[in-house]
Amino acid sequence: MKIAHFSDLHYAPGNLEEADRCFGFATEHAVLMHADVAVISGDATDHRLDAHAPSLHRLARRINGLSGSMPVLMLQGTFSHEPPGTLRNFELMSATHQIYVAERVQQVSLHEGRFYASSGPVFSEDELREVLSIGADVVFACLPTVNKGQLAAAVGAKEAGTGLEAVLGDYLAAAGRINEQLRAAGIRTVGVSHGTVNGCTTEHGVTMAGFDHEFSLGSLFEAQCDAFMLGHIHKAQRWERAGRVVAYPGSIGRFHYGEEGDKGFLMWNVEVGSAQADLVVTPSRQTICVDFDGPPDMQRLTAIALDATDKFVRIRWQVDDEHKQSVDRDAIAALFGSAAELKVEARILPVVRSRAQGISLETSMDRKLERWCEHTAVDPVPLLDRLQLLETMDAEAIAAGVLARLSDAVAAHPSGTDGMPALSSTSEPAPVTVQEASSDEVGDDALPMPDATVEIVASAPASRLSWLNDDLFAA
Ligand SMILES: [Mn+2]
Repeated sequence: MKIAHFSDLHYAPGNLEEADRCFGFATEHAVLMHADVAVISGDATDHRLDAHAPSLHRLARRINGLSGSMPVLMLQGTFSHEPPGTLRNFELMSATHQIYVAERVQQVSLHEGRFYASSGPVFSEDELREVLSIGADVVFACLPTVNKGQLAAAVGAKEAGTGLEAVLGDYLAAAGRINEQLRAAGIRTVGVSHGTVNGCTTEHGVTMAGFDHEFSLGSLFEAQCDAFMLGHIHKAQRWERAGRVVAYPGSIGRFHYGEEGDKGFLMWNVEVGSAQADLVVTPSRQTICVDFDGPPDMQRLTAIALDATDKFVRIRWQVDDEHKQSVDRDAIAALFGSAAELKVEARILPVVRSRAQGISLETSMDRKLERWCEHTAVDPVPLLDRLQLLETMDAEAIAAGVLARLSDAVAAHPSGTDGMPALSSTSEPAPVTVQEASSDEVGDDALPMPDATVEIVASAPASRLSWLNDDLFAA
């Protein structure tokens, strides 16, 4: 059985040309390749669309056209992309074949072109008996985007604190037990979902590894589906285990700069116990992204421009404030005159960064402080300790702590200099002068530092000479 699997169409006014060129190509090819069924695994739209929006109309025409040739199953995607209720309208747009919208957790069988859904998350014993006696071409286990509470209630999770992955894992295992019976009866089983597989790669080449992802590969395979059709991640990728395949087709088109790899849809061939998926590449737009650490290199841009005709080009650079006039934007625009689009993103670095480079790029106060220490050759460890004190304790508590240590020190060294080791045995830092940059050179994001001149007091015990490594007030 051939199943055409499309995902993440993201129809919206801003994406219309890209989405419709690619989805148009994809649906036409699915028909030409004689697909038996179409699956759209979420995010058909990019955001809430007005009823009169041309993008909604174009999508409706494509879905309607598809249903002239094959039954269509549409799955609810991310709520912000596809507000709940959006897809229900598409059920009414069918031509010859049925369009089925899966917006709750359920199993759905397809028999002679008609869909039959379970009343609960999986077929009950009675329902399963009916499916087995009537027969089915394929049974889909549908896991649309759901809110965690609803899902937990739907699948009867006992503990409220159960993680999403565990709840979904329980459901997939339950579906797996039914899928085994279906397979034994010679019925194909297919999972359809919209979510993140732990360990998958995004379209920007980032590996998604963590604890807040919906699926582990193991739990997906535990659903015992011949094929598992996924949406949400915009990069095409697949995993195989003993003939069964889990795969994302990725988004139908290239909706952002920097997205890696081909775009397309998957043409599946699903049989009982095995599946195969081929990516059919859509004519997505070609992008070129060039990033310069400093000012743009015109020679390199000239070479890149030779191959940029009809492509979407983004050029980023950063330049110090006083040199920003040296970049000839008009010359760059002229180089890329034949590109489909030229987007330039210049980052002007305020002068202050040449004195304390990178401080404003740091996002946390302690990283800013560390960066300042790098520039001024100061040991950051004791300063970070004190910063943490300032952030976590109030002034009185800090003062009380200092006083307590001070009295301990007096108790331990009543005469002040008893047991003083030889000076040569300690590393003696030079006095450090810290000066604030004049205010006109300091941006809002630079770290203001107080004036402070610190000198080693001759009477201090040598073991406490290093004010950077020990308590400044204990001497
Ligand atoms: Mn998406």
